[in-house]
Amino acid sequence: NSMLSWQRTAFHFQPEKNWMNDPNGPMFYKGWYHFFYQYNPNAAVWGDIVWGHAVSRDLIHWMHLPLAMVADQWYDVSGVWTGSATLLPDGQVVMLYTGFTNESVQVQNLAYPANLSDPLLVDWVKYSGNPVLVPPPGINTMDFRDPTTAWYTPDGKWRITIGSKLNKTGISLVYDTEDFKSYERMDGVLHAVQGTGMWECVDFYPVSKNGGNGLDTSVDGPGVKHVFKASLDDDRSDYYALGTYDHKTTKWTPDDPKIDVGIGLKYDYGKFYASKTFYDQNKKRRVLWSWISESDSEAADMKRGWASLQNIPRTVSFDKKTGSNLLQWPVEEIESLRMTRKDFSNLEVPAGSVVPLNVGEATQLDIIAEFEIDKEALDRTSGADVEYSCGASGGAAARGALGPFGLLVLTDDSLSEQTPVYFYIAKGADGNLKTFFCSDQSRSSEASDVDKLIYGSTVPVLNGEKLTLRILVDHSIVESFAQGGRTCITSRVYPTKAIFGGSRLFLFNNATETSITTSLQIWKMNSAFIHPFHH
Ligand code: DQQ
Repeated sequence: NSMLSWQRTAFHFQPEKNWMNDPNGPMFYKGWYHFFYQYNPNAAVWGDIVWGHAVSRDLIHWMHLPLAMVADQWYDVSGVWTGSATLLPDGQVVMLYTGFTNESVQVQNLAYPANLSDPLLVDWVKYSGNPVLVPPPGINTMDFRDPTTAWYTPDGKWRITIGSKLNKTGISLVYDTEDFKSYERMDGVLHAVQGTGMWECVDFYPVSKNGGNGLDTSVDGPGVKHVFKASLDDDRSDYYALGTYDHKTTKWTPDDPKIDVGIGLKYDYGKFYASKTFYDQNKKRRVLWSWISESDSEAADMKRGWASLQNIPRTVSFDKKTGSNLLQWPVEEIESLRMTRKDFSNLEVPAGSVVPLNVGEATQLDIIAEFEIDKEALDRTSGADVEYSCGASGGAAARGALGPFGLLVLTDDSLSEQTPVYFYIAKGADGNLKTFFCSDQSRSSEASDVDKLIYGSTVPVLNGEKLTLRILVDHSIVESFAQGGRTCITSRVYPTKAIFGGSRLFLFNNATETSITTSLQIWKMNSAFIHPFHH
């Protein structure tokens, strides 16, 4: 359907057709990045879930491979659900995944490559003794899924955690194993938070306190913090928190109970769910993948023949400057797609104005921008709009003293369709500033069957820092990063006019009291090769 073909992306991972959801078992093996994903081979809606598989040398260009695992056993016949890979020091590859059984029970299964000397790991074998884990007493048979990558304990065992819930409390169960075939349930839970509901796709990993390289999942010690992430089924968001892990008590404790999992920080304030990290031993970094779902109607998805994307993989590291959040940044390999670059320096954007940025067609872009606001206006303004929130304060059209200002992406010449990505500075009666980073979809499309939400949250800005952002625009997805990746927002956008040659890019400043000065670097982005699989 050519009317809808523009919605296909140029450099985001997606299958040729049909439905995709969670990332599964990502790893680097013998020179190749492997990516598995929840896939419906039969339709562009969720169902009949099996494992798709693709490989890449650089996380950007992909080759699709045959399905890695299909629903062919009693213990996964109702769905080959989400799982994680563990690379063992002796070279073995262990895949643990959830099966939805013929009796609708969630169980954990073991699979491994048929041939470890095949760098593409095309063939997978399911262990004959599956399932290796069934729901323990007291746990609902439908609330036991998504095993993590295993980490090595000082007692010489491997440990995993699996998300669940007890009444309304999200919990994470812990198991130790020596051979991945038999398991011992550890007392208590790794973590629990009241009122957060079912925890899907739990992720658990170390980050270096000095903010440097990523760490292999088993690394622990005084220079390390542990990140705990849960995907909250109830509000479809991925929440993480930083904390401390004690292998003896099998407990993880958040640094700040007020920003615990499910009540504090999200990886991303837009569409971003069921994410999973892996340690990339090739480049010594930790890389984050996530399912980016659609925000149009199921009817439109079916008509188009495909649904869902994955984000551009992001490196994750501890933000040692703030000490209270992670930094997420698109992997450096994405920069290999940069083509022509346009620079704009010290552009003055007066209060209440829109300035075109002459880059021509604006559907495939990598944008880096920094903003400074007028110092005098900052001092003069009384503010008092600390109650501001991206979602509930009228979006990019609502004017305050010190914002909103930023970019209009996927916008047509007449500005009738536009997706503002912007900062808003609120000033308290005490003079303290609070900066928000938002993305407003309310005027992003003339279509009536799309979510028109306004996403966003606060972003930490330290003394003396300029406001900075990066935006990746790719036809129907916009990934935005503020202050080096302290706050991130991914949105799906479905313009009807701001497509192909009709798409433009603008700066805007809707503040009433301040002009802004901005410098930008804007690259046109090439398309990635995402090669189909043919028999
Ligand atoms: N998706 C999988 C489950 C997981 C959910 C099924 C999260 O294993 O809990 O497709 O999106």
